[in-house]
Amino acid sequence: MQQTFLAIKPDGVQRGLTGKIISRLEEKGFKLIGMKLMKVTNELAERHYGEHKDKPFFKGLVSFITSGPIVAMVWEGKNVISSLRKIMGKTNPLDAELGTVRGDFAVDIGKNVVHGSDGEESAKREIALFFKEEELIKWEQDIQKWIYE
Ligand code: DAT
Ligand code: MG
Repeated sequence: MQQTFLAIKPDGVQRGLTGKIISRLEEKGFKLIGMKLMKVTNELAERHYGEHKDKPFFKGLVSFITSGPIVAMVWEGKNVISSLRKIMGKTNPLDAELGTVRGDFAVDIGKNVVHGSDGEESAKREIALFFKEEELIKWEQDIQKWIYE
């Protein structure tokens, strides 16, 4: 089974969207295996968004992600990486379809509510950056036989 890193950004937490977003992923059928409310340090933010360090929006991005608590999570399931990217919607909420998190809850690109890993490599890297091995919980999801064929 694939794993991915998903974070509710400071705007999502401030706006009280945490429960709604988690519900969508639970209802889809994915399994939550790690979760914490945390304040991102500058150092962690710069490592996490390292691929964007030369972009003009990098400074603003780091200052935004460190501006309040986030909810960091690891989700597990079949094709969970691309599935969560679809549930999140396109980066710019204007392009995100209605029915997606960003399409339904966001207006501006710099306040787009959620982060999700964009591939297998970034998922591995981001999970390791935010979670220790022992913080990831191995558990049997009893409803799986009704979700997977
Ligand atoms: P995503 O979060 O969909 O993976 P990304 O990795 O390209 O998108 O960018 C990371 C975040 O940086 C994104 O969620 C919002 C911000 N961002 C991206 N492009 C931007 C831009 N052109 N102007 C301002 N912020 C931007
Ligand atoms: Mg990205």
